[in-house]
Amino acid sequence: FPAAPPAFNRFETEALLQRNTLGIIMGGGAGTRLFPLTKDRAKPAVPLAGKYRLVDIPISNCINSGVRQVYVLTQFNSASLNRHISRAYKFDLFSNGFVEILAAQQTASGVEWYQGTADAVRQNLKNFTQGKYEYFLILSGDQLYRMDFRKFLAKHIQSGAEITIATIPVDGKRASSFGLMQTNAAGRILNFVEKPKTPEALKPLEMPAEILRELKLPENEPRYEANMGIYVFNRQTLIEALDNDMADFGKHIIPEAIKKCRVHSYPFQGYWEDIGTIGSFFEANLDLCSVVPAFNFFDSQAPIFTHARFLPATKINGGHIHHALLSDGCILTEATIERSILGVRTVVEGNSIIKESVIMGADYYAGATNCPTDRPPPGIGKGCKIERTIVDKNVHVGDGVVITPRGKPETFDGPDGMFYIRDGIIVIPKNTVIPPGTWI
Ligand code: ADQ
Ligand code: ADP
Repeated sequence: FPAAPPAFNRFETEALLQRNTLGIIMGGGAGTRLFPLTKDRAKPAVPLAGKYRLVDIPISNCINSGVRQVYVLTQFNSASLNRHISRAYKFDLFSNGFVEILAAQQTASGVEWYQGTADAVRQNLKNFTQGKYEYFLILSGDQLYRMDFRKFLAKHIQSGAEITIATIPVDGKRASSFGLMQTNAAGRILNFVEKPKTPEALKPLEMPAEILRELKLPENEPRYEANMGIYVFNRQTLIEALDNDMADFGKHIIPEAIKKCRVHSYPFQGYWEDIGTIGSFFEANLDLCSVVPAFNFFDSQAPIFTHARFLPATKINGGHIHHALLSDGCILTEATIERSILGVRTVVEGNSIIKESVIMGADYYAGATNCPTDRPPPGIGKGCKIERTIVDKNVHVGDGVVITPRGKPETFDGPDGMFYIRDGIIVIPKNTVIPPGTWI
């Protein structure tokens, strides 16, 4: 293997990053894990924390790290994703920055939709290699975390690796849902197993005690070094790694690559959560209502960007509010809101109770010129009770409606698509009208 190149100083690394790195965000495959939130929109456009979209997290991490050229790969380009990206990420005239969507259905060779993550990158490789990028930063689109990719890239360059994978320690309960690896003292990955299921397969992958000590982790239970789905590839290494028909990075490309090239791990310490299922998405949102949430949106050094809307301040006409996030442009009248998130333009009429729920808000108010006339205006009516529910955008909940998952199965499809239960959480799809007095 070639010797590691000399270490770069911080300024050289930053300059390299800005000029030579392309960000590629994996915006979702055929997966239906976030259904029904992805029923009418591409996954990157799923609203998060009241006023953001999932894709704002990886894009903001890129921008805050100086990576200004970013593609978002998605199965289809929904109107809300297009609107969001084009409004939120406008780089000025003299910058070479861009955020562009590449949808499977639009690519020239895209007769078939992307088969897997590697396949999605392969189908767009010509696009990516047209620029003189030396590094390709491949990111998952459904994770909540803040990472300085400058440090990640600096480590990649200093170690002389051809591929570097960001990793995080996980416990035995979660280990089987990740790609797990073993590394040597220099951080080189010697072995990689995608989602090992059996105790026999897990056992040899336990992190050694000295590493746990170094990371200040308890040594009394096994930990595993897990793939975060965040990779940096050298240009030629990516081209060669994709010169075949392998479908997935985790299943195929990475296990193959460790046999042929220098693949290193970059241990990350900090909050990182996969939010690609209804259960994990819901919990990560609700955690933001804690007094001190695990993920900090109140960080002016590395802000999370989104599209700036010209909405009025939220108006509260009485009520009780505990541990809630209220986005811009809401109107609440004598409402009780506990451990919940209210998205932009949420209207809650008199005496309704909302607990442990995510209300995504609306795209318009009653009376707006573009408000559809075939259904009541969006919002929560009078005297409603809603708990452990995700109410998607533009949903009209009539007066006296009760929605709770209590006494119901973990997974269920309601009549006429009015609601779905996933991971024990009720989800009301976008644009649904729930007649007054309905009990769900
Ligand atoms: P998974 O998350 O199960 O495991 P995958 O389904 O390949 O892997 O998804 C990775 C990311 O790519 C997700 O953000 C997904 O939405 C997106 N994606 C999937 N198919 C896509 C496609 N065809 N086009 C565009 N985007 C697509 C992976 C690794 C594990 C690792 C976990 C960490 O394989 O080793 O531990 O991520 O979350
Ligand atoms: P957000 O404010 O959550 O980012 P969008 O970007 O999806 O929302 O939508 C914002 C604007 O798009 C609204 O102000 C409205 O003008 C328009 N809009 C979105 N969806 C609809 C719709 N279904 N019908 C009419 N107008 C819409």
